Amino acid sequence: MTGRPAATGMAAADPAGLADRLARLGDTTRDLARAAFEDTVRIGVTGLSRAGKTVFLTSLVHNLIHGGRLAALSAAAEGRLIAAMLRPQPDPAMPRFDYEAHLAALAGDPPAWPDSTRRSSQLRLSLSYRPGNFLVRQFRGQAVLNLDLVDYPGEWLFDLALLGQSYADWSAEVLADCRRPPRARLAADWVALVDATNAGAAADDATMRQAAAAYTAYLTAARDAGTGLSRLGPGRFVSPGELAGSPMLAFAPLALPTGGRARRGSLWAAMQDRYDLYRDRVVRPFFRDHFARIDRQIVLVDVLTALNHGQAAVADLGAGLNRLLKAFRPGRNSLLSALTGRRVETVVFAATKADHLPADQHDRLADLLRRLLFERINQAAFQGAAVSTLALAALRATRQTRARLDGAMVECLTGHTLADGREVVAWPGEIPARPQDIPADGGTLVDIRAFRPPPGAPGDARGMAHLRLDHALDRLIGDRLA
Ligand SMILES: Nc1nc2c(ncn2[C@@H]2O[C@H](COP(=O)(O)OP(=O)(O)OP(=O)(O)O)[C@@H](O)[C@H]2O)c(=O)[nH]1
Ligand SMILES: [Mg+2]
Repeated sequence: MTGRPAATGMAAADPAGLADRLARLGDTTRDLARAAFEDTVRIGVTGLSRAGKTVFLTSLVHNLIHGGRLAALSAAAEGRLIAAMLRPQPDPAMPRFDYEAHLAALAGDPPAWPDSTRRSSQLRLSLSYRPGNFLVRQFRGQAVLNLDLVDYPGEWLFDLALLGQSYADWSAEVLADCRRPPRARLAADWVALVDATNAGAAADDATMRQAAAAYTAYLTAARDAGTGLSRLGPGRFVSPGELAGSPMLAFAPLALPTGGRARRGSLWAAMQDRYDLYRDRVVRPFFRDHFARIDRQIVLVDVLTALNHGQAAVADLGAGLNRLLKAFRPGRNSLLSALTGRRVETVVFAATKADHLPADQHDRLADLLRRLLFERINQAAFQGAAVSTLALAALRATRQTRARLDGAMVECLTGHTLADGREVVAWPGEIPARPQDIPADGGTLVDIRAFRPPPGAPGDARGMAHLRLDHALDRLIGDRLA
């Protein structure tokens, strides 16, 4: 491990490294200008809230820029990756992924995980490389691959279902869900408000805002309780992004007025108008203008946190993932194919934070994710897209060590506690091989919020320590650097 970084970031702690980097930057600029061939691939990084999107993207960029830990990315292993450089993004209207701020958090004293983001952002990283094929190399010489990296909340994908649902259908479905466990407890206040509201009464703004606030409070509580992740929507209510506070989000499900019809000017009619507006102005444009332009996707899944909450939480995560998967199978989905007419080429599903387990359990973690994803859907249903699963840690916060437990030597993890930075040795327990073997109350694994980011990661001249980030990269872009 390297020494403690200065609060201002990696450069101050490592002036020699900075000179190196500046020299490389000069080379990079010349390399990019010299390249005869330039290509672009748009990569979506998604996952439910707290899945690890921000840390993944930060480490991916850092590792591509530094290049010392990418053995599984063939272009890097073969010495053909010349340099990587951040460049202005092509969509100025989209927020930029704040790489520098996330690095600064990791470089802090003490190092801290980046803040939750909950909106979409983008970054362009340009790679200059030598094509692997001899003939192509003669023809093209050096080439450039632009990676347009887009981080967006996985919850937004749930909204695909809304395109095929009327306000009445949606309201009925949500209310039915919220009247039974496990949601009934969390949704009690909101359901009581719905029961006390006459949807046939004249619409007024205050009542609409109050209904929306109560519904959002239920969604937020359900998200933070780590339960019911599968049907928490609309997506912008959970992760509002640039729509935070917008009147576009001032609607909520209602109970259909008696008689099943609502007159013009009623609360029901006004809510229905807002719902339609949300579908037309938010959901449809997201799928048509953003989602449809993504070539390759990585979907990050925090299987370990669900495991810690027990069997019901894992089942719920599975249901949520299966709902999310619908967006990646356009052939099976007329709503989506009508909007996009094309499909994503590659989807990598990654179980994140694998540094909470010793190496001999990583395959089991990936296998558990595979079962959650493909138990109900056959992998072949992805029709032509290359779909795969793996377990990774974008930023390794632990080291593996052997320690004695009850007289036997077992594989353990060493890391710094999040609370006070003490170095501890933890036995993480064993994850079950099959979903049905997960204990109802979970709780057998190491607390996955337990560790601080490792000290000095942003100053690591090889790139931040990770587990199998390079394998994920190879699946996402390996062929484009061939
Ligand atoms: N040990 C370890 N913890 C990780 C890793 N990646 C993420 N985490 C933990 O998971 C938390 C969430 O990671 P983020 O990258 O912020 O997740 P996100 O998906 O961007 O979250 P939102 O922006 O809230 O949707 C972090 O604050 C860390 O505590 C990893 O590779 N190793
Ligand atoms: Mg984030």
